[in-house]
Amino acid sequence: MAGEPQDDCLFCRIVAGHVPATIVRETETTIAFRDINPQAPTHVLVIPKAHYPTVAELATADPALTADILRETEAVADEDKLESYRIVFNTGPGAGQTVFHAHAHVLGGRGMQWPPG
Ligand code: IU
Repeated sequence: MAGEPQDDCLFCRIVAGHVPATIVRETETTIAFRDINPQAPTHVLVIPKAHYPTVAELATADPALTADILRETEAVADEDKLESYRIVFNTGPGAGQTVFHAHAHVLGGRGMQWPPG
């Protein structure tokens, strides 16, 4: 069923506490943890505890949970005292999505280029 934990999903396993992660924030509906392969001084992933493969599916199924994710990206930026930061939702393999559990990358602490690679 939509939103249910998936045994073969790495981020569901982090939510369940079966895979270690450096958690920086947790709410009733979300967790935020440091990316294991950081691409910037701050690189935190904000994920819903519920399983949706992409942000598009999450937004369609649960707009309130999508708003929770965005609110938490701001909280992460505040905690790391970021004046400027980038929020990225890679969506689909061609865009670089490798983990199919919706997640926002919060990147900051260095200058950013546009367009991204
Ligand atoms: P992507 O947008 O699906 O490519 O992002 C997945 C991210 O998950 C990527 O930046 C990985 O470094 C990160 N990650 C992680 O933080 N912890 C893990 O155990 C694994 C991947 I595997």
